[in-house]
Amino acid sequence: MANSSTDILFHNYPQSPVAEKVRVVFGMKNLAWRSVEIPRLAPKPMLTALTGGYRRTPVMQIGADIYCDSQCIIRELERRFPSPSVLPVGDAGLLWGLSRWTDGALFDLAVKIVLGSAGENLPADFALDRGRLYFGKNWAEGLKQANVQLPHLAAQMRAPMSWLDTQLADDRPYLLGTEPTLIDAQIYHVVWFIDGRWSAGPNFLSEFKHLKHWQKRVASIGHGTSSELSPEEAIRTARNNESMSATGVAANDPQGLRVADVISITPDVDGGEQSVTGTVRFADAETVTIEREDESCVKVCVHFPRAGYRIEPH
Ligand SMILES: N[C@@H](CCC(=O)N[C@@H](CS)C(=O)NCC(=O)O)C(=O)O
Repeated sequence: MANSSTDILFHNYPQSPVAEKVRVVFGMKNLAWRSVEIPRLAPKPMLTALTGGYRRTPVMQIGADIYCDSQCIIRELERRFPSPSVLPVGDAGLLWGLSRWTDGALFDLAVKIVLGSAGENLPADFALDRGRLYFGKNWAEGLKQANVQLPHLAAQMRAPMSWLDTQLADDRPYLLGTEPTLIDAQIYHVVWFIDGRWSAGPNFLSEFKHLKHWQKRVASIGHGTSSELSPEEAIRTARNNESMSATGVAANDPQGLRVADVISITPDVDGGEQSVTGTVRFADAETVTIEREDESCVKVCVHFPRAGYRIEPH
């Protein structure tokens, strides 16, 4: 019997920096959520049964709606739980723009530093999985270069860290002033990652005194309230609910999408990832939503950002 669960189910694992970004947003909004732990390495059959193939971390589920990518997840959290907002009126557009840098070039740089610094110590299965995901087809050479180029990569990271330290130099509590916003979570997840997973990270960051204070302050926001939920229960939740997604395609769609078109969606990077196929339910400038049904007849709507994703018609 379909009902309309509004519980937040969050598919993640503790070490994931991108999941940490969203966990901090849960904290900023003081939300209660259920944590569904997923494996760190593909395959992740219980997750991809819901997403249709998308394997990255994190994924949020509310009933039979599945939100892929932190961009899409945070947009939906802001829509469903608008107060307190993490997107201050008047700055939201620029914050989203800036998030393309934090999620793109800055996060990629952090990944190169963390994986490159581990060098030969990376377990083979982890190196193969993450190498292909982040360094493309020629990943073994990419990983080697990241190790050789570590001083250069650290210099590239030092510049933005010093900009942020300057931004915080007047002892403001958060990057934009007195209240935490999305940009705090966006920057924090990168700092958290290099601090915790790069052996030289704590020493590297120690020169940025204001940034270190701010890091502690953001950490103290916490993650809201969470309790565990099994993947089986998450799938059951999807089965027992109906999507609450809107239907329709906004005017001027550059790819001419129409409701019920069959399309495939993949992250627009060379990560060797499986695409997700379904029929268009909704699309606008920011989001695309497809309907899909897995072999065991669980019907879901899967939501992706438009920015950073490639859509192919069938
Ligand atoms: N653009 C995605 C990036 C997600 C991403 O790359 N997540 C990393 C973990 S932090 C990942 O998926 N790694 C491989 C995995 O967990 O299987 C987002 O913002 O959610």
